[in-house]
Amino acid sequence: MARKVRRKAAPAVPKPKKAKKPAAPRRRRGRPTKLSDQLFERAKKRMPGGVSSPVRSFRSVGGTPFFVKKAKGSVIVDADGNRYVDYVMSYGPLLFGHAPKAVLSAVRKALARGTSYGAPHRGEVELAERVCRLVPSMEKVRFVSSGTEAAMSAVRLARAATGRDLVLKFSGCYHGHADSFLVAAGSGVATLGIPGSPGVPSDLARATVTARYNDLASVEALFEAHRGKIAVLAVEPVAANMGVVLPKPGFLEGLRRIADREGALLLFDEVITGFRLAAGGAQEVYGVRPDLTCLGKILGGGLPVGAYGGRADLMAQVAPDGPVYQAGTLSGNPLAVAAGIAMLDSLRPEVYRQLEKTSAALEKGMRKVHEETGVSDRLTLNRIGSILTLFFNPGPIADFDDVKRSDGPAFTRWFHGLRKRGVFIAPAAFEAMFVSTAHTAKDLERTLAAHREALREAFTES
Ligand code: KE4
Repeated sequence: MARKVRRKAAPAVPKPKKAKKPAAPRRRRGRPTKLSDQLFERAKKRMPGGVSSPVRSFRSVGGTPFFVKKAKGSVIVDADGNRYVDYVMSYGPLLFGHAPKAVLSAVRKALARGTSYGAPHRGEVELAERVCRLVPSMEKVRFVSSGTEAAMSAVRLARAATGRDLVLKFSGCYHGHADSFLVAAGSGVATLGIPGSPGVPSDLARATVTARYNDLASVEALFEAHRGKIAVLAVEPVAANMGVVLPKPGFLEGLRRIADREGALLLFDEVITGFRLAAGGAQEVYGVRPDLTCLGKILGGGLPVGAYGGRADLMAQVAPDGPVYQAGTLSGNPLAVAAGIAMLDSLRPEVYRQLEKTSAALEKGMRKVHEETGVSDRLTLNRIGSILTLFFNPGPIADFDDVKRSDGPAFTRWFHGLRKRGVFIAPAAFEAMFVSTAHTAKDLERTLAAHREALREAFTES
């Protein structure tokens, strides 16, 4: 039988490769923001100011905000493909830069197990144990979904625990947008120059008394005037919502002493400083132990987590253990908690060494530019750890009145000068720059080159 002749398959004729489209030019910076502008027009039709949070609106610096397409590490990319070295870092949560691997993988794993349960789950216990280990003054903790919720719940607890009504805060400090705190507040309230606190009942506004940051005499005067009535002294241990303003030596210790003497509680708002200045926050750095602490931002790694906590005897009054009611559908959300655990588990000592090294190099480089440009005497640069603020103000800067004497128009010109050169800082003078472990030497080089030019423009009156 004739053997079948096996035909060898003809060699596959390679299909002509489709001519590759030339890669779109990597738009880097300073290009027209057409897509962002279109998105902003649409956004303004349906959202007040076209934003989900006022400080993002560029309202105080003019121009229109870019809309973000994606972000990774130290870089944020806008809808038109412009790339920026980012020092906003979502206003603080992103200690390891955008989309760090550990957080992404933890959230991916959690996602496969569902998005929200309305029932307790292991992650909350794991995160609570970590928070209480890292912040020893927090013997017990309750998770919420934002820094605002944390601060307002801590104040409610303080009022209940002391049977007193008044809250003492400091002008220029910001503790979120709960009614009691919208009095002489920093951050977006100051940025937009919103007088007083419209929408807050005057009786409630009167229940907030305001002292001057770094001024213990102003605190003593308020206790003199309201003896036996102040429930809590609420303070950012390092102010970062009027720009970064450091506590003078003895200030925090003085607040502790006054609170003890007067039977008031001391609340540290560590939403920004918590896990940033040290694993144990500002209270670890300054060695002052508050009665209550509120946390946020880094605790959720960019997902919505806030927390308040402190002495066990105080937290025992929080429902359902006690009568102080506070609740939240998404409190302890499994995705956000998974991100938080990944963040806190990454807080090794070398992280803070790296943050200090990068931030100190940035500060040193900026000061060198100021010297070489001959404007050092017109600027004040405040830094602690990985947060810093450049004030267009000869300084020194110790409180909000000092800050308010800064040159707003010069800041605005500086902001835009940086932005068009690919460096993004908060579009508001009363904020901080945030450094992350993702910021590289190359980022600093680019930042300082942009800073030199932007500074020249800042001091050139238009
Ligand atoms: P949130 O409710 O925004 O999560 O946290 C309020 C809050 C509380 N305490 C401190 C010390 C804070 O800094 C904040 C929020 N910080 C601002 C930026 N400075 C958030 C940015 C914004 O409002 O969009």
